[in-house]
Amino acid sequence: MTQVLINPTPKDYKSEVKPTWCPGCGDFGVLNATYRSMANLKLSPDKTVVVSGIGCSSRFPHFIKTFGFHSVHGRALPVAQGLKMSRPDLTVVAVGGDGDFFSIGAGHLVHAALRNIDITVVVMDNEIYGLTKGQTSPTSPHGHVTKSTPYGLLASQFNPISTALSLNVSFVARGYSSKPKELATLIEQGMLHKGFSFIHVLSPCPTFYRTFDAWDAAVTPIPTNHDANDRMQAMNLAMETEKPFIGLFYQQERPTMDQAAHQLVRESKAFNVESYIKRYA
Ligand SMILES: Cc1ncc(C[n+]2csc(CCOP(=O)(O)OP(=O)(O)O)c2C)c(N)n1
Ligand code: SF4
Repeated sequence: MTQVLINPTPKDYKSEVKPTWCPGCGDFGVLNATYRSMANLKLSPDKTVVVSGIGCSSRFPHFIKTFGFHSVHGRALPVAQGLKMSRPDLTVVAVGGDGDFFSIGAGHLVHAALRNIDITVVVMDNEIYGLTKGQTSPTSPHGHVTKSTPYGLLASQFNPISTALSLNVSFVARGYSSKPKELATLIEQGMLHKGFSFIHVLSPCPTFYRTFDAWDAAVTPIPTNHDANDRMQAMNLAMETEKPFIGLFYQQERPTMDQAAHQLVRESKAFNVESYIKRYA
């Protein structure tokens, strides 16, 4: 039987496992925002699944009192999509880091975008690999010096929002972990959106890279006159990387693969071979 929470508060979604992140890690803000969005939507813990890969950010499911799946590095999306295809009644959220989604798991992101399966993805981007102690990731800036790139990173920086827009992801947003209220609204909108929702979150790793100060000074709310139906307008905002915009870039309602596949199954079950033969023989 479905567990119904009457007027839940964010606390109701806290598990008994205490987060093991370093003090000051950005991921705390993302976790608080997620509790808040789940409470606002009154989600049933037993009808909600949080799936992750591997990384500091991927410890997330342990700290939430819903079903969870701490999977393999880069593989949160295959697990989450498979789950939603077989259990369309569940709210499925995939979470992890920039390494997980844009490095080892990048191929899955492309196909998930094209399928438009109704799941919500929350990427905690600290622009490095946190768990393995600070190596560069695809979102590290060009020239970034780490133990593994002592002469500076030679590759250029990946742009998650413009990539998602070019793949025509049907919901594209960016939040900031030190603005959990605004972030909670974006996660809520993403969970309500019917289709693949991509929420890029700036979430600093003060232990190995950025502190909040750098992003506090830079993040800029998306202008109120932005038309979220206009993909080209969204693309222009995405190209601004010095002062990253936060808010909803783009949203488009279109059929999802989970709905289409279940419709196909219903139609094929109703398909009558004899009447087809009579009609066309
Ligand atoms: C198949 C595989 N390759 C490499 C690793 C080592 N590894 C663990 S976490 C990680 C990257 C973590 O970075 P990110 O996904 O950005 O998460 P963060 O720790 O920064 O939150 C890597 C390379 C692994 N666990 N499995
Ligand atoms: S190493 Fe960085 S990302 Fe990992 S828990 Fe510590 S602050 Fe957070």
